[in-house]
Amino acid sequence: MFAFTDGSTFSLVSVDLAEYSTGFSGQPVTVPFIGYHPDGSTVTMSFTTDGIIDGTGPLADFQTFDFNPQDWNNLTHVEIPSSLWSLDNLVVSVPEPTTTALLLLGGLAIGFTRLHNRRRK
Ligand SMILES: [Ca+2]
Repeated sequence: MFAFTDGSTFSLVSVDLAEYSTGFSGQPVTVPFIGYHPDGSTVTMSFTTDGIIDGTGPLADFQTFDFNPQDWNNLTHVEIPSSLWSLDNLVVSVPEPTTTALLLLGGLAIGFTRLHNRRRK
């Protein structure tokens, strides 16, 4: 399960998925996603991988799957109720005001780090 700690809503754009390990080679995995809207309604989607994985070999283990932007927006949190898969590059977008808030938070974190380093000297 994942969500923003400040409770702001977000959209899911895309995700890269692969099989769990080379031991599962040739066996596609289906990864279900459940998105929750603020009113309690849900949206579900399952992606099935191609079953191709060779770890550090030349084959592309990961595939990129896109979420339907009409359904996968205004989400409070998302659950992935399964296991034995690999996930990378989860692309999330947030409405403009939240982006500004995150940028402010980033600025605060940098400011704090500088203060911390100064005290150490
Ligand atoms: Ca694969």
